[in-house]
Amino acid sequence: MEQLVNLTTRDGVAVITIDNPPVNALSPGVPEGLIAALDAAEQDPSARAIVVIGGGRTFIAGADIKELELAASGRGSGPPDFHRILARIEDAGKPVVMAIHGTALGGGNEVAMAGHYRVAVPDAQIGQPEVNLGIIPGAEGTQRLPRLVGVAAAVDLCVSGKPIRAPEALKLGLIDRVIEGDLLNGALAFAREIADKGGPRRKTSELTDKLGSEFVDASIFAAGRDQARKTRRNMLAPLKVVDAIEAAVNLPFDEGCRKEREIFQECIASDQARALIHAFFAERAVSKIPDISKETAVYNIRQAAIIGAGTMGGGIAMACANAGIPVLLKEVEQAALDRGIATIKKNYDNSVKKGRFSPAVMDQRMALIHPQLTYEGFEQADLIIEAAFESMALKKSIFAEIDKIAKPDCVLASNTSTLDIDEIASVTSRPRMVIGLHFFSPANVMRLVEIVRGQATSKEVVATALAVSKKLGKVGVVVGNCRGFVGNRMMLPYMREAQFPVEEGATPEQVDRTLTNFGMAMGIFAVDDMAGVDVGYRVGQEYKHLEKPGVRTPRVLEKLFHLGRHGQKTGAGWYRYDENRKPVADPEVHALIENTAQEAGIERRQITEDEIIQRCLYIMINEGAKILEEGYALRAADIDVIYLTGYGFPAYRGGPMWYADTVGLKKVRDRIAEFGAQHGDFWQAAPLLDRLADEGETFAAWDSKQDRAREHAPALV
Ligand code: 3H9
Repeated sequence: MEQLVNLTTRDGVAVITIDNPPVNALSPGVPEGLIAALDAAEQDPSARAIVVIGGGRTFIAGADIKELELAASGRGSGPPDFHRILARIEDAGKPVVMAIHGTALGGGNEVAMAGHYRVAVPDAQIGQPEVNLGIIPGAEGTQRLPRLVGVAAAVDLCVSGKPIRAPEALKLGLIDRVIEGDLLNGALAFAREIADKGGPRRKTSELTDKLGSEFVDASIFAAGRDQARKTRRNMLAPLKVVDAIEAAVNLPFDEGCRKEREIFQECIASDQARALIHAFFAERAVSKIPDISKETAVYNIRQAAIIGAGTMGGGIAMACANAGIPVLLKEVEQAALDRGIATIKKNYDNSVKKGRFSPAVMDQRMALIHPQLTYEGFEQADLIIEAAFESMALKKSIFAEIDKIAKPDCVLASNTSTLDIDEIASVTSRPRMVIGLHFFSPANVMRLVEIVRGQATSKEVVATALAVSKKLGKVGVVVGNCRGFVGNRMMLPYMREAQFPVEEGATPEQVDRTLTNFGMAMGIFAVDDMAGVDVGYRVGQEYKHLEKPGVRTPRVLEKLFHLGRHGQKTGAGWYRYDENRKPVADPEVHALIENTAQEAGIERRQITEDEIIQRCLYIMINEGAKILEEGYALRAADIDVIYLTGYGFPAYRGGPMWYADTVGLKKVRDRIAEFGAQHGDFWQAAPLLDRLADEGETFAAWDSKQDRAREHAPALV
């Protein structure tokens, strides 16, 4: 306990330091240590005030999410009774000043608000991100926050889950002073000022002046619920958190706290909380690669260079510039280069217009991107990313060329989305330096990078790719070198299967609506139109040789392709598009589908939403199981992260593999067998799925077993 929370005295002020690395979560022992230290500080006659500060890189990043995970799955007793702890802080007989650096998130901010005063360094981040975990603040945050910042700001902070920086927190009244320079010294000086002034302690729970009234705040709650429905579609916690804040206005503090606890319990017991907590840990597990440790050397990336200033190259250049990495951007023709730079500028302009950053920041970022037609300066680059057209011949010629120019320790990356990274590496004299960095469009926005590890790719290069992804604010997931890697390999059967219910009786709109109601960011036909029907058609052609005789092939996409309906870019595909690119159902497509079905002798019928979801998702999950067994992904959770961060899969369902676990693998496998009987061979349960279903197991349990086995016998992907 002493190790987690330490007490010292500095010139008449007691200093309580929380020391629970890495993020000072409120794990067992921390709350108890905090209370013991408060008791001791109060009894110390030499201390006139108390400062609470975080050791290491942060204040308190929240309740221990591992404890929440246990509570969510019905194991463990859950987080401690915070009411007693927070009341103890608030009732302290000496002024308590919370000194914040790094982050005060969730339970961290709730502890801070129980103090009498709060000070923070300028870049400290403060917030209530609980909705990201499918829960609401459960340590009286919904009751104290509106008392400090007002109801509207509290609703916004809790529904969005987004943290704010100290200067904004000061404006809102969440903190009392921004400390420039040394935090502890500033907090000590502040504490002495307060002690000198004397007077009663300021208890947040007793403040009421910013609460308004049920009547006055009604429109704020209505707007908060609208915001929740719009920005957090289908999610429980963002709506529930508004109910809890409403209780702060309508009920006395203690009753409001009881209401908050009830709602917290409801949320933590939900499937959504379990899925979102899984997603939290999955996202952090992806960087744990068996043969790569913290000691693995990482190349320092000070200068990047990109080949190709198209949509992908331009987006990657922006991602580098946003992270402060200077980048050379090469094209073959001036016109293409100008187009690429104009797009980058337009994107940055839009961000400035939306107030995301200032024109000065935009200028700094533009200045980091150096457009050029030659390889000049590439010899200095630490990382070269090829983002040229998806053609093996072209990529090979580029890699052969950069092999001659790049310095020996330069990482050579390809942004290929499907091609064999080993074949690309084979034309260089240093395959160990070659890796795939598959960004997703728009690359300056999308968080996923598939890191494709080739046969020869060195550990140091993989570790560098993970570090670069993190530096760019992205999630790097290491995958093996198979066709389409993980994401696109699973996408293909999904895109293909979705077309059959349409031939059999559904419309593209019905399929898309079902998928978006399920929570997908976009319906599959809308995705098809955005990516290009021509692209879908060509990819389908490439995979044709994999299909066995007698296996059904989709027919409508090919017809759309030959009609020149290539999607958004031609104004028509599965949908028709108006000038704002809004998709509209098209009777011509309906007629085309019906004629196609008639020609093929398919009797059209009513298709249920359940069938649509099962056919679209189970085929994808089945492919995921094959990928796992073949070793192209390390964990089912890695696949989930890929789909959550790159393919718009709803986070509150945890990703496709987690979703399969929640349905039950036996049910998924048995339904696949039924589809096999109805629709033929393409539907055949993957051996891993079959085995786990027989054993009554889950992918999550399989992950844990694999992780444990790898600890004893590390292996390459
Ligand atoms: C809450 O407080 C509920 C309350 O209302 C009370 C209810 C009764 N617990 O992200 P990183 C681990 S809900 C346990 O890579 P960064 C993380 O797993 C909570 N572990 O670092 C990782 O472990 P490992 C509200 C935690 O610098 C390591 O720390 N709070 C927790 O990129 C490093 O994490 C939040 O939602 C935790 N609370 O980012 C904040 N936090 O090394 C959640 C982190 O073994 N945390 N870990 O993989 C974050 O957003 C980021 O971790 C943070 C640091 C921004 C703090």
